Amino acid sequence: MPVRPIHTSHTRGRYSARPTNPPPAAARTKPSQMEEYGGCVLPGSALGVHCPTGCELRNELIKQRPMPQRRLNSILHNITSLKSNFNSLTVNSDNIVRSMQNLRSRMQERSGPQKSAQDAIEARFKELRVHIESTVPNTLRIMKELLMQVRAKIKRLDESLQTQTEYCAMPCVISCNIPVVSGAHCEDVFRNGGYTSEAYYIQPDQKQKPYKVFCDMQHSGGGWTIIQNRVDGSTSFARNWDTYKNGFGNVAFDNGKYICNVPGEYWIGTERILELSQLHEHVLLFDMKDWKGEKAYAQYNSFRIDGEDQNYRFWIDQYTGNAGDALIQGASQLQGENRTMTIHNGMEFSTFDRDNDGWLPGNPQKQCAKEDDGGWWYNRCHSANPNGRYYWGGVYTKQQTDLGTDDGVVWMNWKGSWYSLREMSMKMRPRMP
Ligand SMILES: [Ca+2]
Repeated sequence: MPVRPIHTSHTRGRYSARPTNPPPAAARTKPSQMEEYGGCVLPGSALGVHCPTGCELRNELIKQRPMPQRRLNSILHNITSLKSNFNSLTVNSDNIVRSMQNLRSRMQERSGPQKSAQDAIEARFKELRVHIESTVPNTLRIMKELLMQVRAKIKRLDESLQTQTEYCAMPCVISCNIPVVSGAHCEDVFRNGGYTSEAYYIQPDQKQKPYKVFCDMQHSGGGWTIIQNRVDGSTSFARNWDTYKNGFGNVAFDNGKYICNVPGEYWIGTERILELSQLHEHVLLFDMKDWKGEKAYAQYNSFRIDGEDQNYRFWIDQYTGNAGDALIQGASQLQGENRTMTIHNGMEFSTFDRDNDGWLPGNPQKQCAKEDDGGWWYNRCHSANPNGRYYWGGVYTKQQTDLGTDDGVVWMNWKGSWYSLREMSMKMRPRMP
């Protein structure tokens, strides 16, 4: 609140110097109305100011009388405000005190459960420590014993593996008795008294040494000379020209009783096939089995091959069977040129090192024998691939192959390109009336 000033000497003025002669009458101004102080009119300002008169004092008192009342009112107002503030502060402080009391009581309430929880945790920790100290050493001891047993097993396996490795490094020896009965071929053996299917010695050329071959003496009257056999994938058929020419693989295995009646996987030799086919007119039989045990066959009642100078060109005719005439008609799934490109009749033999196929012969980038992983009378390339790669289980995929091509043991007209047969066998027998 602004303080109203009391009269000061400034407002009241001082004695001024006595005025000089009054100005001429013409120059006089009209006397001004003097300020009135409570009805006390002074004669003029030029005469100075007298000490306050009683009137002036009265007037001053009259002027100042309301001031203390206003100040008092102001002070009273201030006091009221202060009192209000004080009351607010009192209320606030009471609230704070109550809050403090609440907090204290809540802390007291909580301290109890905290302590009990801490006690429970400590008790549980002690139990766990006792449990661990009692069980872990026992578990460790058991694990150590197991580890020692496993190490012992690994050692025995290592020794066994070493023995097997040394055994497998030795040449394969068939420890069974080959029947004495023999002949130029299996039909000859049959006629000479060999009626069981097993390994025999045959001698197509009296000037050459006899050699072992597996004879099928059951299928449609027997007498079949097995010139190719696939049964378990134990032999790789990705071989070069000379190996195919002379033959490879295992003809038969011992059945445990010194009888070689368990057929192995082998190729009798392209030169030997030529020699047999030159003895008589021959029948060629493809016997096959899928992975469910179902069987199918394709039989060609005319079969021969040309000599090595013709790259053992392949000739067949007169199909019968239920596997489909893949070799003369081509793949039944294909049409037009795509189909004729899969015909094998009249094709030359090819291996990965001798490209005689129907797919740009001589171009090392276009070799069916490489793509289809075997030696065969490839065209461009095949409807049947009996010497392809052996896939366990039948169905195989592009991702499983080396070059993304259908290189399995395939007979397309029966199972398509992406099914590799469980068993495949090629058998020759002289054609009989
Ligand atoms: Ca080629």
